[in-house]
Amino acid sequence: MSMPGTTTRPGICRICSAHCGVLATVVDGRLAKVTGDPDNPMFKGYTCSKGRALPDIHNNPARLLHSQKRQPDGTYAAIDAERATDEIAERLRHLIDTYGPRSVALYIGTNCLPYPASPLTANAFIRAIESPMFFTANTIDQPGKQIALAAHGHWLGGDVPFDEADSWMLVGTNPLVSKAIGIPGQNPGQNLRAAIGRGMKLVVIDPRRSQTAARAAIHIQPRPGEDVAIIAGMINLIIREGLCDNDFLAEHVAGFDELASAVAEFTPQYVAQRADVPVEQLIDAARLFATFGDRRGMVNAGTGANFGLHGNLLEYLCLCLTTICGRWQRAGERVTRPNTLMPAYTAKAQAHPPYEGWGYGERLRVRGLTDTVAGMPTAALADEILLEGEGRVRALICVGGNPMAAWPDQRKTHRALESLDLLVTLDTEMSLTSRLADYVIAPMMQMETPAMTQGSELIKYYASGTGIPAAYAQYAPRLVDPPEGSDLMEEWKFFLGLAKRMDLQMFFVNFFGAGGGRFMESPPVVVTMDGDTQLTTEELFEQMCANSRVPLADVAAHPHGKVFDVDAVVAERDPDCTDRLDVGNAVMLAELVDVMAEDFDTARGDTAFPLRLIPRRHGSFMNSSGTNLAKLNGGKPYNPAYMHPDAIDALGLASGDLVTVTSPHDFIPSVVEADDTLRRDVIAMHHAFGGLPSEDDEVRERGSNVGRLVPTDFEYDAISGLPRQGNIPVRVTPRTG
Ligand SMILES: Nc1nc2c(c(=O)[nH]1)N[C@H]1C(S)=C(S)[C@@H](COP(=O)(O)OP(=O)(O)OC[C@H]3O[C@@H](n4cnc5c(=O)[nH]c(N)nc54)[C@H](O)[C@@H]3O)O[C@H]1N2
Ligand SMILES: Nc1nc2c(c(=O)[nH]1)N[C@H]1C(S)=C(S)[C@@H](COP(=O)(O)OP(=O)(O)OC[C@H]3O[C@@H](n4cnc5c(=O)[nH]c(N)nc54)[C@H](O)[C@@H]3O)O[C@H]1N2
Ligand code: SF4
Ligand SMILES: [Mo]
Repeated sequence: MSMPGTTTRPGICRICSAHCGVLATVVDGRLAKVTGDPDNPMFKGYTCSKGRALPDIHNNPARLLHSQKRQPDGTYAAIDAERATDEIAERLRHLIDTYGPRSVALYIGTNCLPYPASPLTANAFIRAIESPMFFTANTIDQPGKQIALAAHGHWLGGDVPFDEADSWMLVGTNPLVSKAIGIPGQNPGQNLRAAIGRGMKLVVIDPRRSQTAARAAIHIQPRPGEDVAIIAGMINLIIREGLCDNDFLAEHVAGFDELASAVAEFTPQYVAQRADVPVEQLIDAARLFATFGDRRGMVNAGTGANFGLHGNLLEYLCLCLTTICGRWQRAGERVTRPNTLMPAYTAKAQAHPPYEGWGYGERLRVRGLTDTVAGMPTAALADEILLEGEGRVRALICVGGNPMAAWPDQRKTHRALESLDLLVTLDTEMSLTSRLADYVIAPMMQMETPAMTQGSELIKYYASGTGIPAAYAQYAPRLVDPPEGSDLMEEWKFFLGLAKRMDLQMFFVNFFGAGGGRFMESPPVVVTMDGDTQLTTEELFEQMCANSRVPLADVAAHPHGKVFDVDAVVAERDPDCTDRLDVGNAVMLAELVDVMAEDFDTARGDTAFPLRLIPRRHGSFMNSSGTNLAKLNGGKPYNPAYMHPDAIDALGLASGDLVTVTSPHDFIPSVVEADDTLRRDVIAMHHAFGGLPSEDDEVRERGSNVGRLVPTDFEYDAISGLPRQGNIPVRVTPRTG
């Protein structure tokens, strides 16, 4: 029974990693309003339109209130969640007995972020059945971040704080919209305004005058895909002009000479010609970054720069540029991101040395790919499903992700998912992927489950420039009951339910994924689950926070969130420490030789595919989530093909016309839209829209799927398998009918 009346209580939006503290109003048992929380000390009333749409998202008529089972005729019927779990457990058991554990794979997408116990329990389940086939969206995102950190090492003093820096450089990222990296995502507009007001000079490298680029002191607007050349060129210039931090290099860095000679050919003239930018601008930007101000900032890259091939190298060069300029927190300075709901640690002014980042663990049967620090190569999972023979993947459990919308090569993904013996999704709606599933488990939504900010602390271990820059934490209880008459399951409990039925012992060691555990000083927290486990999510959170710096109860005592006074300062280097950051990694620098050898002029002269398609995030949607709520974007549910007005004119087209976008691999329909922030030789599209390949005629209702243009086995990263999801060669032609 839902409670009559109106309550307004603090909550946490977890649609993106900013984790905004909000106020949630519940009227007669229904989430009615979400606004900013002026009493939250970190967010001070900030939210974005996605967070404010949480009531529409919870009450979406398309939301699943019952789990679904596919019927023999292809339609779906509601099924009791416990009954569905029984049937799934039985089918998994049969597959494992017949084909072995590798036949079962698990995929975690972005909507695990709101539910901290979900990915940990899912991972515990896959380990309990002894399958190595655990995949996440990370390897189709920016796996280069973790691969580069493994090759370079970590600075244990942590990042320079954005709110003190006089300069910052952003490469292919638009944090004013994505809230993902560089500018702290907790009200990024305000954070940037304050910084510019203080005199910060921002350098932005982006083929589009993005919202962030529009605020830059220098906006370099290059051809897409040339970020490696640009950063290598800047490193070269900074070295030749003697602008490095030589003391830092002498004390903490190895491989400098190798780096210096590897970038030597990337002269300003060469880079300017290659990237099609003014040479003076390139020189000015490098000098500004190296010399401007007293408190100098860092360089961070985003998806735009990572998708044009060479993402590992690009991320590695960004770390090298940061390091040769000595842009890390030093002894005696405050710790930018001290843990709060994660364990306390001693930040030190020293290197954590490089470590093995790839080439170990499970081997895929295609393209010589292996497990990596960034996880298993998701772009190859469709092949592992399609490729017959021993080890073939026959069952896929998909948690809060949408392969049909977000994986590369949509047609191949479609064939793969249709060929599975068992596809299970945990999704709040009949997503594109759920429409192919045997079972869809309907989970509770954000405000129906307890929430905490622990996950937003964890991400800093995976990428510099991310995470909440303060000892801030918030906990929020369940704020609204699930809709009356619904039968919804928390995701982690689905995996516990499977474990009970399959008689498995499960455990996870908190933070000991690819990232955080490496740096933990306090003893790890081991959470175990078996057939007898009776646990609420609230109790599980307590276990997950058992060794937190600030006890969870203290955090919960401040419902509007609190910035704790932890007074963390970077310690001196250990006297016996000889560890160094490595800027001369041989594998990374060898790839720079390949980049230099690329015949960029011929590729560009390709008259069959004269334009380059680049990615960009949508302000109103988080990837494919909510794209069926046209209301969220002023009634425009599709993803246009943005082009410069002159480029549209040149094709004899007008804004709003239907077009076909064709890559060497495939084609998609779209609707052109004028956007004079773009270079004339690029087209920009949001990913994760569109229907099944047979639904192209519904382009104005559904948009279209950029991933369909991307082959997985032609141009791809040799370590992570990440294909060329950006800088995609295309042509645009009128679409008739
Ligand atoms: N071409 C191209 N491809 C790309 C990208 C690109 O820019 N261009 N970007 C890449 C990146 S960075 C990423 S991270 C991946 C994303 O890849 P995915 O994570 O696989 O895709 P999403 O669209 O984020 O999937 C989210 C799913 O969660 C569901 N959902 C919404 N709310 C909830 C909830 O509360 N609980 C549960 N269980 N489910 C929920 C949604 O309905 C949707 O089906 O795509 C990658 N693919
Ligand atoms: N509103 C909203 N926020 C989101 C998401 C969302 O879908 N919507 N998705 C979330 C996810 S999963 C992620 S991974 C993050 C991603 O966060 P970001 O990496 O910041 O992604 P974008 O906002 O698309 O910014 C990428 C920028 O790169 C530029 N670009 C494209 N190609 C190139 C290139 O070759 N070189 C350079 N230098 N720039 C290029 C684009 O023009 C664009 O401005 O955002 C997260 N936040
Ligand atoms: S910025 Fe992210 S966390 Fe904050 S309200 Fe928007 S979607 Fe939610
Ligand atoms: Mo992402």
